[in-house]
Amino acid sequence: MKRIYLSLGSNLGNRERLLEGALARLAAAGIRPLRVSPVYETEPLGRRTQPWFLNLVVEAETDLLPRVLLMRIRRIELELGRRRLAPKGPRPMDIDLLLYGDAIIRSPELTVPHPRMTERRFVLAPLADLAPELRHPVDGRPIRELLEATRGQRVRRTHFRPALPA
Ligand code: PH2
Ligand code: MG
Ligand code: MG
Repeated sequence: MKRIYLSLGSNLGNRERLLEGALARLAAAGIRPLRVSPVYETEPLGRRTQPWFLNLVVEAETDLLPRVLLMRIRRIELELGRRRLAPKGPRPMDIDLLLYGDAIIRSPELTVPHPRMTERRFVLAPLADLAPELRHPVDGRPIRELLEATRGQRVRRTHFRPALPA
């Protein structure tokens, strides 16, 4: 069993229902959610002229190897209406693999830890709620410290708590 962290984001459609749909599908795909962070409403990074996102981080356990995990995640994104139109454009569901145990993976199709996670408040804020002392496998600093180092991006915690699959 590996302990993994995923970032979920949605800025198109019924964002709350989409987050719940993704959590249920992850559970059904052999990626068992253990804990879900608070949900944040976050200013878009990259392309600024798009709706704000809902973002959360889920801690999960799985027996799937990274490549298989990635394929299942892609399938769930497609099932939830993802179409690859504009890169970094609006999407009903984006699921990114942040951490896979403390593995460091650098292959053409997959980079773990997620290469942009250390600069993204929309990832670090919910991740720090779950695992503030967890150390980034490459950088070595705890998530709490990485969060303190990010500035500028507006994120605010919401009251929405997605239902966890049974
Ligand atoms: N995802 C992106 C680009 N920008 N901004 C926010 N706030 N949240 C995201 O999930 C996000 C983003 C690319 O995947
Ligand atoms: Mg992404
Ligand atoms: Mg993605």
